[in-house]
Amino acid sequence: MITLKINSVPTLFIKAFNGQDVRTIVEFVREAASFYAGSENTVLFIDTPITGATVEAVEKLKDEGFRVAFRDHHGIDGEPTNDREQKVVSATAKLHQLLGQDCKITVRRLHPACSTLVSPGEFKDAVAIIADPDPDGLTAAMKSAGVVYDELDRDAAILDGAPQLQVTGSPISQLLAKGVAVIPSYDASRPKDREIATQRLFADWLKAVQGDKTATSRLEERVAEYDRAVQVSNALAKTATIVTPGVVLVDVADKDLYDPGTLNALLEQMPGCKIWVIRKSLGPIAAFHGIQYSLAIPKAYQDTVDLRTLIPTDVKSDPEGGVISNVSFLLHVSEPVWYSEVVPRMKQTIS
Ligand SMILES: [Mn+2]
Repeated sequence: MITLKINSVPTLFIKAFNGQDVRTIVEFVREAASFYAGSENTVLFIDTPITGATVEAVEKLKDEGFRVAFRDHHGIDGEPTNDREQKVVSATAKLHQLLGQDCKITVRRLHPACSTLVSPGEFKDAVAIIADPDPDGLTAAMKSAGVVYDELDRDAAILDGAPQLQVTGSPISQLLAKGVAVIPSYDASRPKDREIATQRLFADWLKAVQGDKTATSRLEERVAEYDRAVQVSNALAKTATIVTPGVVLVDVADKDLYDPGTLNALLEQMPGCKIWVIRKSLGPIAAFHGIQYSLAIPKAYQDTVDLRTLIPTDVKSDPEGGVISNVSFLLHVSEPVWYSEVVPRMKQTIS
């Protein structure tokens, strides 16, 4: 569990996907309420994915007498184009119906960062805050609880934007972005490592923003680690091979810690690259199958290449089955699916 007290407001960082997540949220809020000395009964949800489980948690908290405020920028921009987007639209409607004026759901195009959906300290008397476990969720929660600095909104938009630009914010923002870049990937054999690293990073950054020197120097050590990871990425990019014209692959399985943002940017820039592929030993599919192939499309080709055409149309998105496919520009598959389905289709359609 990733939690912080921000200006004494208990904050839980979580993405709610299942019943256990719902219980975690409800229990966190109950516990916060039992220590709460103020006169409000507000719980803020900010930057949290609009899932069925999120709606369930909101509903339960309303039933227990809390006022729930919801601020988010994950609304669907335009008509839903697939099943996942349709589910977001339904959940959004449900939240509007439950919360009325307290529900503000917008789209990323209008609000690149969730911090722009709150005023400084607007929720400093809240019982609890539930936020997305990423820099956008963290900065938005901090601003809500009244911990702000001059460039926060601008930094938050950069931190939540294109991966290769995330490290280009203000100096304090770079400490967070570079720290995030060296959080270990999810490893099924050490499931808690990623969460613990995130907890420490968020806690240090919150302190650093408020002027704590010791926390700042711990963040600077992570920057040194990031600089080494960038060097590893530069070396890895040189090992790229061509699967078929237009498709570039780098094998990072069991390699040293690298910076994904740097590697992705280098691969995107390779002449004629329409798809780049990372073969890796970590990730949700690798947890079941040992290896996973993660495919992505550079921005310039996102309107012309659709990765969903590289797998059979009836295949279910499920890590255990060896496929994760939600959007047209990202695809993750197991090694058997890569060789039997993806590579043959690529050779026919991409060039
Ligand atoms: Mn966000």
